[in-house]
Amino acid sequence: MIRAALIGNPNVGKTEIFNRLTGLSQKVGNFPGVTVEKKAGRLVHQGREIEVVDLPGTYSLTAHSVDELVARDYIVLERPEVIVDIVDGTNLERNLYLTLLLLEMDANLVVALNRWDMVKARGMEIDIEKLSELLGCPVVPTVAITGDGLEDLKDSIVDAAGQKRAKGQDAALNYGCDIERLISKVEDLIRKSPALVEKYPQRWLAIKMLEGDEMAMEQTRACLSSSQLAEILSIIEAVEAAIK
Ligand SMILES: Nc1nc2c(ncn2[C@@H]2O[C@H](COP(=O)(O)OP(=O)(O)OP(=O)(O)O)[C@@H](O)[C@H]2O)c(=O)[nH]1
Ligand SMILES: [Mg+2]
Repeated sequence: MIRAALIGNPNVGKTEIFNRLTGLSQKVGNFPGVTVEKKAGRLVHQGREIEVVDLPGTYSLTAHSVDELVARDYIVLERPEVIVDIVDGTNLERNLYLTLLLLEMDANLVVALNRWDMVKARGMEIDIEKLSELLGCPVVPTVAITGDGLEDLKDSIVDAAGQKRAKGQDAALNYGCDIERLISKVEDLIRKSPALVEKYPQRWLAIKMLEGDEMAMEQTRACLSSSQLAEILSIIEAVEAAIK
């Protein structure tokens, strides 16, 4: 079975797409925060069974609210094979922030460029091929309310599941030589704990630690020795000094 998660900013059409894919009828509404819990459904496509999980909307992978925590925990801890990032095509710039964060996860990402009807109606132009090239992942235009593009989206999910997990380093943000060197050092320390390696994407965890993320720090405290922790803390200080 392929496990695929639908993630995206609030009110972009995730649940509308979920309902179309699974035949279920979860609540949709034209305001943010409609979905507050994760919901799972299933479908079969190209003879493959796919479990799709609809998540609450989130702007980032730093948990600022309970809704964001639900989405982030699912992506980080459950590690679905395919992450479908639902993007509001009429609000590309804001939405792509989360997309960049998702590229840091070692996951197979598929971008659904939703509200394609509104993009057209407003005469906006988006070069889908170029966007796909820049992100290094498939980009599929969709209109959740009519179902346009959803067959292509299902094809892309099946294709993505068959691929080796994308390596975050290749496509993700590059933070510049100095910071990248420090990220690698933290990654080396993370690799000393099999439990951490098993549970989290290493680069992602390293970046979260350097951000001072509470959950990341807590997990690490439980899994590394005090001298390893001290080393990480000194790296965090070096990062803080570098970005001042
Ligand atoms: N025109 C148009 N409207 C859409 C499209 N997709 C979703 N909508 C509308 O956008 C609104 C939000 O849809 P939802 O599916 O509830 O969005 P969501 O991302 O699940 O929202 P949260 O759960 O609150 O994060 C609803 O009124 C949908 O009917 C689309 O492709 N085109
Ligand atoms: Mg929803």
